[in-house]
Amino acid sequence: MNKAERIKRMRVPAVDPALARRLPPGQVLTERFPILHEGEVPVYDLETWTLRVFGEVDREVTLSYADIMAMPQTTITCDIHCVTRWSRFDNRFTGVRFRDFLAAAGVTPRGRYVMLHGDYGYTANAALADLERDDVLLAHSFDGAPLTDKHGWPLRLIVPHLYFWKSVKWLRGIEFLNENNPGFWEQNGFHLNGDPFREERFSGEALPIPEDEWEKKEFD
Ligand SMILES: Nc1nc2c(c(=O)[nH]1)N[C@H]1C(S)=C(S)[C@@H](COP(=O)(O)O)O[C@H]1N2
Ligand SMILES: [Mo]
Repeated sequence: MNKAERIKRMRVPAVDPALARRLPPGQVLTERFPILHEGEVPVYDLETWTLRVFGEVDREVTLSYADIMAMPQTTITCDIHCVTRWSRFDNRFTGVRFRDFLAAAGVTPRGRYVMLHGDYGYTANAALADLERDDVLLAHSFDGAPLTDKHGWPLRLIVPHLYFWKSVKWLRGIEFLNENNPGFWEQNGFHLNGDPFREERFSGEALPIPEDEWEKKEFD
């Protein structure tokens, strides 16, 4: 067989259908783990760190880091999708399922919406139903090791099925509400819900997102 024949017979690796199903529209796959956030990386003392659950609940509670580490632990492998167009497959996070967390903390929410509060002042909103899925975690570890400080140590939320801006790093508060109020990015032109497969990036007109915006950021 000559070269031309061989090339003709070559199977062109068209987009792997499995990959096409996993990669939301307008996203680019990366193997690196970009670091994206507003503001400074907080410094903590785990002895004084707390997570507060408040708002529309039957009782408000404040938990210590030891309380959370004593709760049932889950490891998930998930894909993550940032609105600045990078996606990363097969990320392994360990922590406490949001659902299990509420049960273990002994909190019954009355409100159907949640405002997630991170240090220093970052917020993201979500419907409670979105946080009750199997793969929503309060994560403390990535790939079997504690999160690095820039990726949200000691505790971050992981909501794989929504754009990654909902996955609040340095999580300090979970506030239940009766209405779906917008968080930080949601007040700044981004979608209230943020489903990457429906390309729910913006609340109104498309904002310009340079395709390589995240390429200029830090990685680890
Ligand atoms: N507290 C806090 N959490 C945050 C952010 C932030 O600015 N502050 N940025 C969000 C955005 S836009 C993304 S894409 C992810 C990035 O997480 P990573 O730095 O671990 O990749 O964190 C999300 N969580
Ligand atoms: Mo993002």
